[in-house]
Amino acid sequence: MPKSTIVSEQTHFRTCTLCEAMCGIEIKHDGKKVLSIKGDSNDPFSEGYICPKATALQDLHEDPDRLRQPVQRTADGWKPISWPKALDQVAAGIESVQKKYGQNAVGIYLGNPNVHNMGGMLTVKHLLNSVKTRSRFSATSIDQLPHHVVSMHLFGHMLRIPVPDVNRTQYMLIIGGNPLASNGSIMSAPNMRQKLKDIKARDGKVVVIDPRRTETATMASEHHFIRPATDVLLLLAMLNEIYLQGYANKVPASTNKAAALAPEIERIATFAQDYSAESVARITGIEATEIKRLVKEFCEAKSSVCYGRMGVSVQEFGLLCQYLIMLINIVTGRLDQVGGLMFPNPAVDVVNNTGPGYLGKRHSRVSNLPDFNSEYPVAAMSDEMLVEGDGQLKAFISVAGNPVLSTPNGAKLDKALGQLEFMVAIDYYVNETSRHANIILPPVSPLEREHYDVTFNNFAVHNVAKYSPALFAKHSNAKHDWQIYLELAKRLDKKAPIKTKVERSLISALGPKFLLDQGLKRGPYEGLTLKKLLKNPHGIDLGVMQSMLPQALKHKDKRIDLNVDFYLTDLERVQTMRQQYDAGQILLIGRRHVRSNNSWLHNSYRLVKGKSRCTLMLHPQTAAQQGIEDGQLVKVTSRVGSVVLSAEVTNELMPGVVSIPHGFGHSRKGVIQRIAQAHAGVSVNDLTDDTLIDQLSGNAAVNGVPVQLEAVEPQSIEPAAIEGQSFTSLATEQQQSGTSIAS
Ligand SMILES: Nc1nc2c(c(=O)[nH]1)N[C@H]1C(S)=C(S)[C@@H](COP(=O)(O)OP(=O)(O)OC[C@H]3O[C@@H](n4cnc5c(=O)[nH]c(N)nc54)[C@H](O)[C@@H]3O)O[C@H]1N2
Ligand SMILES: Nc1nc2c(c(=O)[nH]1)N[C@H]1C(S)=C(S)[C@@H](COP(=O)(O)OP(=O)(O)OC[C@H]3O[C@@H](n4cnc5c(=O)[nH]c(N)nc54)[C@H](O)[C@@H]3O)O[C@H]1N2
Ligand code: SF4
Ligand SMILES: [Mo]
Repeated sequence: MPKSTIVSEQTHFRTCTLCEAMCGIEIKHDGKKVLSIKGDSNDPFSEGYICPKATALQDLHEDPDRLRQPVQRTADGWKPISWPKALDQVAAGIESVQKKYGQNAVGIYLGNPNVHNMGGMLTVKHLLNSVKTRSRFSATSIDQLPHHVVSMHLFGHMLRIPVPDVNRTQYMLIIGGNPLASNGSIMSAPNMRQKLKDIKARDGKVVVIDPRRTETATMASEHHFIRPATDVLLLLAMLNEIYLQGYANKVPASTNKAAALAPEIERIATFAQDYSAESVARITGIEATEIKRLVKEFCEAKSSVCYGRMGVSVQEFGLLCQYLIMLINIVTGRLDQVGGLMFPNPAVDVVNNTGPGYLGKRHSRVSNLPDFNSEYPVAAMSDEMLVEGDGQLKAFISVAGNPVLSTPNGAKLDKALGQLEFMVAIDYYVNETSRHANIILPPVSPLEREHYDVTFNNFAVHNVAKYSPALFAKHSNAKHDWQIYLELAKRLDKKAPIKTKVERSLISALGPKFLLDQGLKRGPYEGLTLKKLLKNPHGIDLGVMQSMLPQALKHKDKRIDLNVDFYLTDLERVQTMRQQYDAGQILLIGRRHVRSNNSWLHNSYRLVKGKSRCTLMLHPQTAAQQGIEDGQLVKVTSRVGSVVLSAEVTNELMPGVVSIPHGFGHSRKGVIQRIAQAHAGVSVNDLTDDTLIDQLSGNAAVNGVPVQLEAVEPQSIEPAAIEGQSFTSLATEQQQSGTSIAS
């Protein structure tokens, strides 16, 4: 073998950071390049399972379009600039806007990948505190916000969220979740296909309620279509039925610990009394006899759990839906029980390290939406930029996010970002959002950083702990997200208290792993230290979930506070919806695909190849009614905008419902992601409406959006504009300045 081809193959074990499942991966490499990525069969949590996205970690690492150095937008396109210059200019840009218009004129948005980033999670408070703005937003309010509010109210802390004990349950009712595509959410559970198969194999049942016969529904024991955003009626009827059929009373206080801990439990008996199964059948599309049977089977199963995710959270009754799901689990004695909904016990106890959360202390200036834990809803963001007046946003910091594609009425936000006086993005790419930035600060790739999942162990269906060192040393000229935060904090917050300054210097010197070690030492597992984790590169099994009541409760009186009055008020909205319901309206929902990840993995060829996934799915009956044929272009119009895309006629969808995946729409001018641009698709969030929200929580409602359809002829469409020019110049400059280390 010629000398040049001999490589010293090494093996590295780590946790995949792309989604919530925390799979263990085994990476073969030669010290410089990744040779292969596969599942780590010795990882106690994932036992060798990975999904097709794991290999995208290599693509992301090597992607020539990924920025390796700060860039500045100039009249001649993007130009690389040095870190000190970039950081100084960003600090100056923020300070100048704050001086002119006040502290709150700078908005900050935290996107989803921040929660998958150990250094980012442990240090982002320094960035937030140094910018000193109340104008904060995050992807939470188009996602899991209702889970936080319910847990804050009932258990006393927004992060004390119980998860389905999928490994031991005999009956799993999944409402608005598609774990076979998403790999699970607020339920870290690698290999859900196997876990659901196992439930069926032990004579249990998996039931899915979804307007689409999803991958999960297809393998479930039973699937029921439901009209989008009517789940609240189904859940009320189910709760009512539990009492009518006598199941709530059958659970004595001695075995229903959760109910016994809830002083208001008696009030739940009448909470849903106006919602008989018969009265909700027509609107939901689920027959009364089926609702009654579902309740009976749920209650009679040896163990059972009701779980709801994006489909029920991100719709007009998101918070009430999650509350009802929790009530159903509580009154049937499924909370804190084996095979039910249980509290994980993570090695780094985030609950004891953070505040409990609050809802509605303040309201957004323009749309008067409640804040949650010092963040305003994303649905309020563009108005805060566009509507003039005291407190108007004039500058914006986008951290690991792409709100132009990921938040409702993205086109409006797109326009709003274009009018700002200053913007900075901390991101890998010139994407649909960061293209508006004056400066983009790119962090290192996921393979160049260490990881311990401080977020998702909190939602894991089995207790584990695992630390992964960085695989590759970062380029000397590169920075971690946490370093970027601290550098900005140093510049923006020169008068910080000594204690803060000392903490920042310690992190700078020792890295965030010193905070991790402290967290582990303060955590519930004696003797579990970073040193111990380092000796166990596959991770450590900390055992199955255990009963955690009442100690899991963070209310001082150690009680579950059902906050009945707060939720009762929302029933008025439900009544109005029920009275005014238009069963003929076509409703839009979203969808996820196992080879996609929100808006940002479309630049990996192996993930996007094959036929386009950004299609309008609709039922043959709906298609026929609208004169639409399979493959034909369709103009979809909502209150806020229109998009044109191909129809995919399939009986997977409920009649009267259409589905478009989110995260596409890469043809916007100035984006620099060549593969994504070649698979551009359209953005469903150009249809979703920033005024369609769950008014109780402020969460966005991207599922159940009213739309009209119209078949169009291909020639009536203008070709999408793709700007290749600025990409070429930037790529060339990255190469010339030696920053494109992957090339
Ligand atoms: N219609 C509709 N809209 C939705 C949803 C839906 O189901 N339907 N889902 C919603 C949900 S659940 C979510 S979570 C949001 C996601 O929304 P966002 O978080 O706003 O968007 P992402 O697409 O995840 O974009 C993440 C960005 O972070 C960058 N990035 C990745 N890793 C890192 C990192 O380690 N550091 C930094 N600095 N940057 C990084 C990527 O390059 C990318 O540009 O979308 C929401 N939007
Ligand atoms: N492959 C992949 N994995 C991902 C992501 C990704 O983009 N791609 N994103 C990650 C993120 S950020 C998140 S938050 C999770 C989300 O994880 P999940 O919630 O499991 O993901 P979704 O596929 O959005 O599932 C929502 C389901 O709700 C259904 N639905 C829509 N409207 C309604 C409704 O009104 N009622 C009911 N009952 N159902 C409805 C949809 O058809 C869909 O099947 O996935 C994570 N994992
Ligand atoms: S399921 Fe999630 S964590 Fe597991 S390999 Fe796929 S993307 Fe990574
Ligand atoms: Mo999410």
